[in-house]
Amino acid sequence: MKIIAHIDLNAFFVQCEILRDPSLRGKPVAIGHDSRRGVLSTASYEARKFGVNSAMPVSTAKRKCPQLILVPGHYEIYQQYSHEFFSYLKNRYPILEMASIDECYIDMTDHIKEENINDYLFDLQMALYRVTNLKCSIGCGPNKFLAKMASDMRKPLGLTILDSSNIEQLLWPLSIDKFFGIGVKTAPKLKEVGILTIGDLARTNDPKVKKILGSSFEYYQSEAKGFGSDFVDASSWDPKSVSAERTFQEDATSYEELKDMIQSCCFDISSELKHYHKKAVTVGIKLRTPDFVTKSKRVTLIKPIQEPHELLQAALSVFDKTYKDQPIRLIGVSIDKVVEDEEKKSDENEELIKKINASLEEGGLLMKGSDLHHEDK
Ligand code: TTP
Ligand code: MG
Ligand code: MG
Repeated sequence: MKIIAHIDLNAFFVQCEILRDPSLRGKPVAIGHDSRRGVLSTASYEARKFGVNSAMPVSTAKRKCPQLILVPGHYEIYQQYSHEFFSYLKNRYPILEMASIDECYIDMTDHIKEENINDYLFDLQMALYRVTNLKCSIGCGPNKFLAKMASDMRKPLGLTILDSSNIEQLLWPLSIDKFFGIGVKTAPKLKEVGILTIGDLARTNDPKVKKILGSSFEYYQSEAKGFGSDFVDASSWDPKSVSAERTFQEDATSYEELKDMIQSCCFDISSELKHYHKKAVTVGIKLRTPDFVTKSKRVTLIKPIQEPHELLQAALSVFDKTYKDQPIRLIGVSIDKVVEDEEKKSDENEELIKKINASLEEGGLLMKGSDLHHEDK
């Protein structure tokens, strides 16, 4: 049986903001613009106690928590921390699959012995904190589904191991909305037919449930019973293309608004390109109007680029040729062709080795694990 870990950073964007401004620690903080249309990217655990959550409109969040401190996002910084997080892990573990900006799956089968999974992962959690300053929760299990569900169970600095011996006790009592992969639209339908918990799904044979989940029924039920894919796809480290897109809450009608979104997409793409040591050879724009008509256009560049301002300049040149003053529902920037950026690759490895050495010279842990656990509560 394989040993798969899922590592997810705790309230990631908020952690980054606290590193910028430590006075935010321990306070109800959320990331978002204080505007009519604004939605939150995430919230600190202190804010979550008031029911404030990711993707919540700013106005609702302020109603639930009047003392909420709103911080506008600094995406470039989040990408930088994300990059450090992945670089550290990728150097230790070659079989790593990135799952989002703040989480990944790692096949640890060749690194851990079954009998000391807990100690090993605890040391990893502390080492990650020491080197990158980032706190994470780690989940572990024989497959990706159980690892993912486990990492979500305890935060911050949680460590949870799920396997066939404890799923009935730990996984099955969870509400069906917590099931990874079952969306916000499907969960209420399942509740209507009596599937309130993950255990209910594991045990059901009800045709009504099969109808709601369709051909995915067997798949989800087998996951609920503790089975799932244990294939960690490390090829995500060599992308052939990179893209970012945004859907507007309300259709965008001004050039400035669209330009801001293109800029934010270019930041994401730039950090992703840097992360993978790639440069863009083409830059394309995708525009979708409210009637779902999608237009795309791209240019091939004279020389490969990677910096956000270069990408923005190229993207805007394509955008100006494509945009005809119509309302826009979705905008995207895509790089269909990339080349290696060899120079950066070697610099980066040296940098990381220096950083790890420096942290080792400090002599073991700076804090006891129990103090760390205590710190954020
Ligand atoms: P998550 O890992 O889902 O959330 P989180 O790290 O903030 O909190 P948790 O401790 O529960 O893991 O997402 C990672 C980052 O992605 C999050 O900090 C902000 C961003 N994000 C959004 O911008 N919008 C969203 O709807 C979500 C869910 C996340
Ligand atoms: Mg997270
Ligand atoms: Mg995450």
